[in-house]
Parts: sequence; C-alpha cells; structure tokens
Amino acid sequence: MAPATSSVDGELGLGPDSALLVLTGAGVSAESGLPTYRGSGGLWRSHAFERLASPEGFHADPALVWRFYSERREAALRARPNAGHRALVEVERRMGQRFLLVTQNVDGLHRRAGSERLIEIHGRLLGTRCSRCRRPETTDETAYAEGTVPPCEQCGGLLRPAVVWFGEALDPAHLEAVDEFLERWRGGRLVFLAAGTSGAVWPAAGFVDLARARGAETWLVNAERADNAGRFDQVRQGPSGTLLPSLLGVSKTT
Ligand code: BJW
Ligand code: ZN
Repeated sequence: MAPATSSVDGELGLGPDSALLVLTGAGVSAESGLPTYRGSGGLWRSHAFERLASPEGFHADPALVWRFYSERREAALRARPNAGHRALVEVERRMGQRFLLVTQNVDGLHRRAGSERLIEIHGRLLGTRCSRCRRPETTDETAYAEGTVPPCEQCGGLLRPAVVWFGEALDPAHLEAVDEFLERWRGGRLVFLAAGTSGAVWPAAGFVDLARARGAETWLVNAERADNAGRFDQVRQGPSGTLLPSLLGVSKTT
C-alpha cells in the first residue's frame, strides 16, 4: 500500500506545476489550545488591545504589556503544533520552492512543526528587541516576573516583545517576498490559501486581492465567516486541523 502522504492530491489538486501561497492566522493554533484574538474566547474580548498591542500602550505602561506577553510566552511554550501545522510542513516538503507560508501568528508553532519556507509577518512572541535603538532582535523565551521591564544592555532603553503592534509598519522585505513569489509563479497554476484568519487586519487581509490580481485561485478555510470571505473563490468552513490535511492531500497523522 502506498504511504498515505504520497499519492493523494487532496481537494486543492496540487500537481507538480502548481505553486501555493498560504496565509495563516490564529485559528490554525486554536486546536493547539492557544486563544484567537477576535471571536468568543478571543484575547481582544478580555484584553484592551490599545493598551497591550500598541506603541502608545507600551509607552504608558510597559510593565502591564510585559505581564501580558510573559503569560502568552508561557502558553506558547506549553502548546504543541497540531495536524494543520504538520500538513503545511508535509506540503512544503513536496513542493519545495513552489511553496511559501506567510503567517500572522507570533506563537512560533509553524517553525516548531518544521516549516522553513516561512515568513512571520507579525513578528515573534519569543523574540525581544529594543524600543529605542537598533540592537539586533534576540530569541527570548523569558516570562518576566510581574513588574519587570527588561532594559537594553546597549542603550538603557526599554526592551519590548519583537511583535508588530497596531500602527507599526510590517517589514517591507516580507511584503516584497510575498509579491515576488506571486510574480514568479504567475502564469502557471497559482493557488492562494488562507486559513484560520478573520480577514480583519491589514495588510494581510488584502493578500487575497494581490493573489487574484496575479491570476491565483483563492481558497479560504475558517471556522466562522471571515470579514473578507466574499473575495475568495472557494470557502470551506470548519477546523483547520481537519480541513488542511484533506485539502492538501496529507494524512492527518503525519
Ligand atoms: C478557526 C479555528 C480553527 C478559530 N480552524 N479557523 C487598511 C484598512 C484599514 C485599516 C488598516 C489598513 N492598513 C492598516 C490598517 C491599520 C491596522 C489594521 O488592520 N486595523 C484593522 C483592525 C482595521 N493595521 C496595522 O496597523 C498594521 N500595520 C500597518 O499596516 O502599518 C502601515 C504603516 C506603514 C508605514 C508606517 C506606519 C504604518 C499592523 C498590524 C499588526 C497586527 N498585530 C497583531 C498583534 C500581534 C502581537 C500579539 O500577538 O500580541 O497581530 S493584532 C492580531 O490580529 C495579531 C494577528 O496576527 C492579527 C490577525 O488576527 P487573526 O490571525 O486573523 O486572528 P483572529 O482572532 O482575528 O481570527 C481567527 C479566525 O480563526 C476566526 O475567524 C475564527 O473563526 C477562526 N478559527 N478556530 C479554523 N480551529
Ligand atoms: Zn537599545
């Protein structure tokens, strides 16, 4: 019997000439036990994002912001990648350079699952950088004790989590990489697949339009109706841990 992972193309029907751009959001980590941002049980339902995920909020109360991120670091380190993360690793192994994963997630679970062709456009929960100087970002898994705000050893400024807050620019190199991928593979069978994202946050919410403009077929996998669902060709409602393996033709147990 052929291995479960090798022969099936899945509903997306990805063949050797296809290219696949995937955008993931917090819903993909929900089955790993991490909360999403919006919707029931979402972080922004119980926490004011203006105070916790903005440069102004950090300036006003850095200790409060570090408490929030320290708790989330602990949760992310406890979590394990799920079948959705693993399906994306498997499809990357098959497709090589014809595959790119762009995630809005900061939890690090795609990387821990084994994804390598990966761009983390909203940064990393387990990274720290300086709010004042250009000290290089470092990996930092520390959950700081309540009231602690770590100082920068180079300039004495306040260190902050290496995530992208509202009102902050994404790394232009990341957006260029998305554009280059679409440009490189336009003309062939190009597929854009978004999973577990509400389509509420820009610029990621507009990637579907960039992909369509390059002739991509567009697919959405989400538990509830996303804000931008009407702009996709195909919408599948349900859990990504089940739907991603079946769309991608990957065994759920890999
Ligand atoms: C499941 C599931 C399961 C559950 N299976 N599904 C254009 C128009 C309007 C506004 C703007 C615009 N351009 C920019 C803006 C402003 C702003 C913005 O988008 N605001 C909107 C809210 C209106 N954007 C920005 O500020 C961005 N910056 C920017 O554009 O800069 C421009 C600039 C240029 C030059 C100079 C200066 C500026 C930055 C955005 C940063 C977002 N940051 C956060 C926080 C990261 C750190 C942290 O974690 O604390 O990123 S906010 C939060 O939202 C986080 C996420 O990555 C992001 C997206 O959320 P996501 O992943 O979609 O999660 P949810 O919870 O919304 O949805 C989860 C979905 O999963 C749900 O629909 C569920 O149904 C589903 N689900 N279980 C499948 N098992
Ligand atoms: Zn500094």
